[in-house]
Amino acid sequence: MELWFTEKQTPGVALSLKVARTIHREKTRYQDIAVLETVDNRRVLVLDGYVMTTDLDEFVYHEMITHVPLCTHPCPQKVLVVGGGDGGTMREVLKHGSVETAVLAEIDEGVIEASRRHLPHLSGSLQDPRCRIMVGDGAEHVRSRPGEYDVIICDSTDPVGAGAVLFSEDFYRASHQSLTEDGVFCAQMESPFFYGELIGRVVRNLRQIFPIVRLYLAVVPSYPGALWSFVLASKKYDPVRDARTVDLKTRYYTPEVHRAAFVLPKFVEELVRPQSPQSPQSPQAPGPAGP
Ligand code: AG3
Repeated sequence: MELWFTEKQTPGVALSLKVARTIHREKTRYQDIAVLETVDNRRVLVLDGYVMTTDLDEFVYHEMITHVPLCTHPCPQKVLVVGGGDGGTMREVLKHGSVETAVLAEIDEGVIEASRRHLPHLSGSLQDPRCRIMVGDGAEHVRSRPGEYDVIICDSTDPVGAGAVLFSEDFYRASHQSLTEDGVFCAQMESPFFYGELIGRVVRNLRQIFPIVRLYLAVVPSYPGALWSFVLASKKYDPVRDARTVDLKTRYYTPEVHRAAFVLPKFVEELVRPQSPQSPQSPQAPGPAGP
């Protein structure tokens, strides 16, 4: 008998993976957690029916959400990962020799535990002495830590359930406050094919808060739309002009990919193009009716 896991990505689009076995299944206070093994021996983490990470392409997502902001900052020492309980982003953060402390603020301890047991290639990073785990609300955490972090990475779920607050203007303002005066914020921002409106809104929100806001892209075939976006918001350093070359062991990220990721296809560029300012009243406009 063939067993297939299907994520209904949108009401009309689905992704199916042929499953060899279910390794872990658990319902926590926050979500339904599953770790699956596919017939091609790949592990998959699924939360509430949505694919969070697969062995096929986790390196793309985790390298791109991490190295782009960390190579934009000249010397990231204190880093916060919001969400990311699987440890994949933390693994990439800890590749940077400048990092002294990296805090993981994950709301669901179940994700950390399931990953510790079943996804050691991601969660091994959580054992590192530089890593501190904070089980709790990441949005509250940033509110209580002003001026603390050089880089904040928001490795969230989709903007539904517990993750929705991580796409709010309030959270972005709190993150801005929680950064040092030259800090960099980065967040996963879904696919431009399916979440164009969200991308436009978030970029507009962030532009009210940070002087430098840019969207960048990578290809993550296990996610809806495959073309995935990330937003980087920065107080001082520009992710293209100021990017450093760091010696890193990676499979996707290179300094060239870093720069190229900011080149946006036209339909994506249009999502984030600043609206032209209201044109001043044109001279031809009919004035108030005369006598
Ligand atoms: N966080 C973003 C996953 C979004 C995928 N969405 C979906 N499959 N509908 C991934 C966390 C990995 N550390």
